[in-house]
Amino acid sequence: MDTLRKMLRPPGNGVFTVHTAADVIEEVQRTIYPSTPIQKIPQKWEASINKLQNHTGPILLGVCSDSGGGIHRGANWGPLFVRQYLYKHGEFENLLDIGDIKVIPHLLHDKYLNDETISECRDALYNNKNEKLPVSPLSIAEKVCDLINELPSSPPIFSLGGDHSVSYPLVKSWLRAKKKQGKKVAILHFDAHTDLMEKRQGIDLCFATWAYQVLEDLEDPSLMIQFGIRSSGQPKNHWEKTLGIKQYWANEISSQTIPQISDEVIAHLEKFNIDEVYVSVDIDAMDEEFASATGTPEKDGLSPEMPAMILSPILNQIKVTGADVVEVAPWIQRIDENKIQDTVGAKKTLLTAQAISQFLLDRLE
Ligand SMILES: [Mn+2]
Repeated sequence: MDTLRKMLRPPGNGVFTVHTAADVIEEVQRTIYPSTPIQKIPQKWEASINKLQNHTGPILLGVCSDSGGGIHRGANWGPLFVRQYLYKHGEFENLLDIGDIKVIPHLLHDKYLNDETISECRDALYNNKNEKLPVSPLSIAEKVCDLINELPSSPPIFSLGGDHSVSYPLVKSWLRAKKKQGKKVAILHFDAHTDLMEKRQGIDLCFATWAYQVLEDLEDPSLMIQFGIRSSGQPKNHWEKTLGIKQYWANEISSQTIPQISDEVIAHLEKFNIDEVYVSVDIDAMDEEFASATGTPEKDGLSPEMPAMILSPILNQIKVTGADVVEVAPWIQRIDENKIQDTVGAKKTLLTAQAISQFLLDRLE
């Protein structure tokens, strides 16, 4: 637990800042730790990490990193603001919010760093140049998830991103844990984009490549099932033929076709005797009308209810044991409704993110 604590900060403190959004951070922390004096909150949070040992309900983890994005940034604020909406509108009986991973916003993954940089960053994060812990957001996220997934209770992790690159460590760790447990697994991925590039400008770990980079760990590539795709350089049959994955593009998804789509997915998962699924939701799967505060808003997308409509019948048959909601970029300087207009549609986007997050948290087991 001490190792975990070293890599984490209290919920809402994932973006390294002194004044920015201090009021929202305080609001979120006061909700999580009611009747705790504000200066006692760090200790309260530290103590709460010990509960992980015996916790079986979902774990909430924030990954405030957007250095794997590439168009509009700002998803580093997703974990704080989605939490604000979640705790304001939702009820969570058995949720353990373990906080946010430590993020140095200029870094992505340790494999891109030289030894000197790693030791400087170890000094900054852990006050020890020789600390044998990772320093980049994706590397820390993977280590944190590994430590949780290795617990005997193996509680389900629900993560808030961050740009979509953060799903790479989250899913990699989940896949590794499930392999050890002998579980057969699949990934259900909601997104406007396929995220199936092998590399983007020479970088193999980023928002556009994470889905490709986890394919090798699946028993069959068709166990990556994507929903809501509509912005791709290649047509659907290119992805299905070259990579063998399964896709439902946004124009195939409507309230009429959803029951059939869910049935098809269930039949496919049953054919492979799948025990558990991971659900990754890029908020841009939803139409830009409902999710404009994101890195790459796209029109002609899903309505906010559709992911839950598709997932409900599937999750009645097959357990969901890991999930994330990513790419919520609420551009906080514009979100204070009393002072500045919400020109990016942050409020609507946050309501969309809150609804799907709540749905997934209710289903995780
Ligand atoms: Mn994505």
